[in-house]
Amino acid sequence: MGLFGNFGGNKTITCPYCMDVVRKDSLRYTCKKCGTEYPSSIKVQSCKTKNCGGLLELKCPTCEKELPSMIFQFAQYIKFCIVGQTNCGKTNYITVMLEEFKQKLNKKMLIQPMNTETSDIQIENVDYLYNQKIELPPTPSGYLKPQLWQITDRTRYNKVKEAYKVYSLNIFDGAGEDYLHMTDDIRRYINGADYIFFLVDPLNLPAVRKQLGKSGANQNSSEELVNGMAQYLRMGFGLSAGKRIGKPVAVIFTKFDMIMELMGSAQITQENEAAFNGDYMRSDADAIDSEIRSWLESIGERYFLSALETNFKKTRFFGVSSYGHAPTASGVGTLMPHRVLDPVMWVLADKKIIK
Ligand SMILES: Nc1nc2c(ncn2[C@@H]2O[C@H](COP(=O)(O)OP(=O)(O)OP(=O)(O)O)[C@@H](O)[C@H]2O)c(=O)[nH]1
Ligand SMILES: [Mg+2]
Ligand SMILES: [Zn+2]
Ligand SMILES: [Zn+2]
Repeated sequence: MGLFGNFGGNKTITCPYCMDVVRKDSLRYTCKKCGTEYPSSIKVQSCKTKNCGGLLELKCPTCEKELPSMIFQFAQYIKFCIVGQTNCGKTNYITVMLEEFKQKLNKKMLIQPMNTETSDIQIENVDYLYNQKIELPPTPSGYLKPQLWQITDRTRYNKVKEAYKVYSLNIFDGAGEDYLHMTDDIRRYINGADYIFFLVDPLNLPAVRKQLGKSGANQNSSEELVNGMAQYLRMGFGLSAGKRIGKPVAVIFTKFDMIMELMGSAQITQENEAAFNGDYMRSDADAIDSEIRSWLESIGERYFLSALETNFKKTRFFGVSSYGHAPTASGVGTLMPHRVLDPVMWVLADKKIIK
């Protein structure tokens, strides 16, 4: 598969940085050395001007950022935004989910970083967790780099194009405290996302704390937690107050290891083995969703549920644990991730990429 050339058949591309949809025929390669421009349909990688040979770069006409050269090959774009309060487990979840995806699904789907920024972040975070076995530092405030990943579907080979189907996965994970104020960048990421991953630390829900015999010191109500986030997302989507949010929302309980004992023998306490084969088990996903809903109701978190219902049209519950156990003073130990792929499998199935 050549580096350049128009695969995918789409007439437009989506800039992963500013989310602008740009017509392919309006894109130009520019020589980094002499500035000569070339149409985006050329099949060469270096400047043809006499004695130049400079590298060609493709820039987004809107935000001027350099676009990954793979951008033409995407059959589909999947964009999601991770939101959640400070310290709720966002960065750990993303790191472990991507690493598990890479390790467990590589026979069917190959996941690769699209640029060095993305690969540097992941290499560093994986080193912390899997090699040094220590906790990740909090995400710095104002951190606004999207992670750009591509998924090559090894099961779908197009003989005519001599290419596998490739999907782009665009993840935006900011710092929790940044969700208190809206910037133009965050607005673009939220507005451009197809799915929202709303991560919730179950210990931020008063009724859960009560179940675990933990004091409820200065905890906001569950309703405030949901309303605050919904209000923020509405700003991102440009929706007026009170309007329900239509984009599908995965409500993901993190640190599930902390509440596993409260779930008895429910299905959620079992690992989802089908995910490791790249399969989506609708019956399992439905069971998890209803188990969590009825558990929340049974412990008295009805307000959390009704606040979600009032603010969002489509929600789906998940329970994950990035570590599989609580960290100790000496670190995170050997990770035993639990159901971290479930939300992504749901997205891939929703996009009809897997069955
Ligand atoms: N018990 C348990 N604790 C976890 C797990 N995942 C994360 N944590 C803890 O939760 C804390 C926050 O994790 P992060 O992933 O940094 O949270 P974040 O949402 O990215 O935080 P900010 O970037 O500061 O908003 C860390 O101290 C972790 O030790 C888990 O699976 N189980
Ligand atoms: Mg973080
Ligand atoms: Zn040149
Ligand atoms: Zn752009």
